[in-house]
Amino acid sequence: MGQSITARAHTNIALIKYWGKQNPELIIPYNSSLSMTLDHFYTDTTVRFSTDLTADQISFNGAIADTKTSTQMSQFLDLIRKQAHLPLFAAVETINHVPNAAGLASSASGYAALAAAGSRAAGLELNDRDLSRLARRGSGSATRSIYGGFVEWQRGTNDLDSYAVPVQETVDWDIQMIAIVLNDRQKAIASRAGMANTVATSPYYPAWVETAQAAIPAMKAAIVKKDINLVGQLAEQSAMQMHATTLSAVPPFTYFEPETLQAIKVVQTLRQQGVSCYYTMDAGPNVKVICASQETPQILAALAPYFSPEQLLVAKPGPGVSYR
Ligand code: 2P0
Repeated sequence: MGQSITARAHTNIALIKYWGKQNPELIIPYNSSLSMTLDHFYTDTTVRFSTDLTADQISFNGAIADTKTSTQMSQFLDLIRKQAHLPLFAAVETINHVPNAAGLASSASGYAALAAAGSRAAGLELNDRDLSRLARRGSGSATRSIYGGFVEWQRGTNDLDSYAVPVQETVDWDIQMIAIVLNDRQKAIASRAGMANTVATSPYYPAWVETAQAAIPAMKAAIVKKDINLVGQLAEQSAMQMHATTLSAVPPFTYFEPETLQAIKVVQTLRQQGVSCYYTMDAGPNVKVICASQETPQILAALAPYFSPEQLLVAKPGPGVSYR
């Protein structure tokens, strides 16, 4: 009977987005990305390898995982088994403390927690860089969830040199995000398929890669200066440039929904009134507002006519992977 290990990883939101893979199998991105790890939303995963098992046993929030999820997670466990020379199946229990359909990537915290708990349960002692490389094989955004605070995923060109590095692990200045959960409709186009279509067909894709790469040093400088306006402006630009590549794909698609534009309008109006707030969006309709905590009450009040309190989730910078 192997050791049972529990790891916690927090989700993250990209300020400079990852969008497109140069190597889909190894999940090597075309461009580097830069994110903020969030405090409130995380995944706890327990892994135990055992001679008693005849297959991987995978549960989510107490229920057996669906076939697609189980298959993906078993394939990920295969990477760990191979690396550890461990021919045993595993029992995996995952508890997601990410509100259901919050539009916050649970694959980021999920695969970061699975990489951490699984590798340790298999007897591997990976450093953070190798943990980040391993998490990358599960989901691109998971690469960044190994670290807390602000994190850069350096694109690299291969399995060895594509990993995340901390940019600012302890965030001692005032920045937070308000996640606006617009609706819980299943997203029409999964991010994996969406980015593949974009890479293959958007004439703007090369410009995206060039612009995103150039935005990385600019964002790092803004973070060092603790300049929330510059961080927000750059994040908003990156998000809209990413979404422009979906509109320019063939056939075109978008993650925008009517409520998305409503939320963006509120943020733009507040800004015209002098409130420092900026929006970002991922591969779904939900909007995240970047702001300082002193502005949050005013922003929540402006959103209140359109969204219920349950739809408005406030998060601050959070920590990297830990073991329970
Ligand atoms: C990001 N997104 O940087 C970007 C911005 C969505 C938009 O990473 O295919 O679940 O598993 O690598 O990481 C969401 O996609 O995709 C994502 P895979 P992932 O956060």
